[in-house]
Amino acid sequence: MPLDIDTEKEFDIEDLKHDIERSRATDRWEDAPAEIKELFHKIEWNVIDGENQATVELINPAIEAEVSARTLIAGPMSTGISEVGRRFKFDEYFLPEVMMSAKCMQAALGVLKPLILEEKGEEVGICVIGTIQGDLHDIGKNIVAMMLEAASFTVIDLGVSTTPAAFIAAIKEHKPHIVGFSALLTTTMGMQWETIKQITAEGLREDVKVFVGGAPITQAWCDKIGADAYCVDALVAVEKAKACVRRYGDLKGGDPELHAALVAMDTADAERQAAQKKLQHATA
Ligand code: B1M
Repeated sequence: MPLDIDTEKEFDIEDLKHDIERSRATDRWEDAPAEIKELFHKIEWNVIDGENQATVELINPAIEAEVSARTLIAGPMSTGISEVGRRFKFDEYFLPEVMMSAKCMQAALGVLKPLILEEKGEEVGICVIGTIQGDLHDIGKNIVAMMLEAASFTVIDLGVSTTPAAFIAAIKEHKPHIVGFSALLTTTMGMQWETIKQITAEGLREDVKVFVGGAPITQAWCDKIGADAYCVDALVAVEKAKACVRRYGDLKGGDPELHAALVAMDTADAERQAAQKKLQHATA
């Protein structure tokens, strides 16, 4: 029976900094058994410290303790790399440190990938995904691709710095239901817009549902550039991708009805979470 640990708890990056500086520990994952919480803190810290080997060595004990690969990714690996981003932003870390932490994430994902892919079943749809031209960040994109594969999508991963022409060629060749653009830089997010414009000019816009994601991307940006769905994380991407082939399979890419339906999924999710929180308060 896998351990059920809440990784959804929102964290404020300033709180994370405070917790980490005070004790290298946090009050997150308080529903986890003490030894798992300890393991999570070690994973988080090894990502922050860029300890590649040590991070990898902590993954298997967590799996053996029935922690799911998804929980590890959404939990200590994510909080660790977020703290790295904060340090970089405030000039506490420079590029070499960020690269070492990125290597930890990639090495850990390498161990987790086969476990996640074990869940793959009969194909439900096809998805082309890539990091947009000019952008080399691929950790988030790789997680999304992995989760989509686990949810039984065939994923064609175009890698990093993908040109609009490469997306267009892949759409023509693979006829995907969904095409996903990842962008992590404010300087490259504009290429998401440019890529949609070129897909539209090729007469392919109605054939594909366009998903956008990445740290600087918001629902407002998705609306502005005429993408179909904004995905805050990999799990949302999977849910929206499934909805696009099943519930909204008849709607075409770029249809305002599809866009509204996918936005409504986030609203429903936010309402569900608020109701859950209220219930927890009431029963505490
Ligand atoms: Co860079 N970097 N980086 N970096 N880096 C950021 C993005 C930054 C915010 C750091 C900071 O200042 N705090 C900053 C951007 C600032 C800005 O744009 N205003 C930044 C910068 C400036 C840079 C360079 C320009 C630095 C330099 O050279 N001076 C340079 C750019 C290189 C380039 O791309 N041309 C650079 C380089 C690098 C490294 C190579 C060192 C490394 C990347 C390694 C790699 O990816 N292979 C790196 C890293 C690791 C980061 C941070 C620290 C972490 C990014 C990450 O992996 N997050 C990042 C700080 C941050 O984001 N807070 C930062 C974890 C990942 C799981 O989250 O990618 O958001 P994320 O993905 C999520 C969701 O966003 C969503 O689902 C994912 C999983 O849940 N999602 C999608 C993402 N894509 C999706 C696509 C979809 C759906 C959902 O379609 C279906």
